[in-house]
Amino acid sequence: MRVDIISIFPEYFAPLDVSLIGKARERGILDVRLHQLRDWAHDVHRTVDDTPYGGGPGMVMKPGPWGEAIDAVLATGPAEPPRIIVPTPSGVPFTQRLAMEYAAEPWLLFTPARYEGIDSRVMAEYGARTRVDEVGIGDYVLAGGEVAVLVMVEAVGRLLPGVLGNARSAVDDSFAPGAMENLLEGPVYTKPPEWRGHEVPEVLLSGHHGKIARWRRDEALRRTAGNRLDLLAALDPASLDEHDRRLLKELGFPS
Ligand code: 6GU
Repeated sequence: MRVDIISIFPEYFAPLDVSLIGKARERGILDVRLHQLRDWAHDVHRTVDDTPYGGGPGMVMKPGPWGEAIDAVLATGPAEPPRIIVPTPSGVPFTQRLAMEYAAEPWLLFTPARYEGIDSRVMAEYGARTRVDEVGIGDYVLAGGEVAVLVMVEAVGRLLPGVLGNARSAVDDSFAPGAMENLLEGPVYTKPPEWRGHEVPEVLLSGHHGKIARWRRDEALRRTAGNRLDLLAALDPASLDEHDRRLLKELGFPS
């Protein structure tokens, strides 16, 4: 997969050299190309922002440099343009579903903005030629879209074939489609069996795969009920067995 990122802070993406994503790049699974937006600003100060029409606080990113930068990136690739992802707290929520959708694309272009965002005509211009998604990563405001791009590239990159050592690790993720969809993963343990007086739950040492699976599902339900009432409410009742319903009742959530 090819990933282009246009930003006024390309140095923000140094973490993409490291760990899982760094390894994927070394191995040629992921081709990340960084671009300095100011290379397409032509005044002496290389200005990329201006005051908002209609007034109000903050600055808006000018369409000119973005248009030239995006055109230049598009010209270096195949005729089929990339999917363009514009990070913004006002976008649709980034979810595991969207990460999986992006992982199936051959080419992504991220356009992280600073200030109050990018002049909306840039999204209109490229939206007529390719898919342009305005995407946010949560209900809080960051100083710019760069960290959101790091989040998305990591979530997408680990789904690419050959990136995870164990292909099952992505299948079992919280939020991954499947039997445990919409349940959070429960607690995990490793050796030693006792640490500072805390013991590993007996069942995990039993070797009884059926009991272990049932225990893990109980813990997933407990954690989901404790931390994410929104996910609990969204559970399909048909996905709950008799044991699930009894546990939820014990936890104070009668179906
Ligand atoms: Cl994508 N950008 C910014 N600046 N803040 C955010 C965000 C994005 N997602 C959540 N908060």
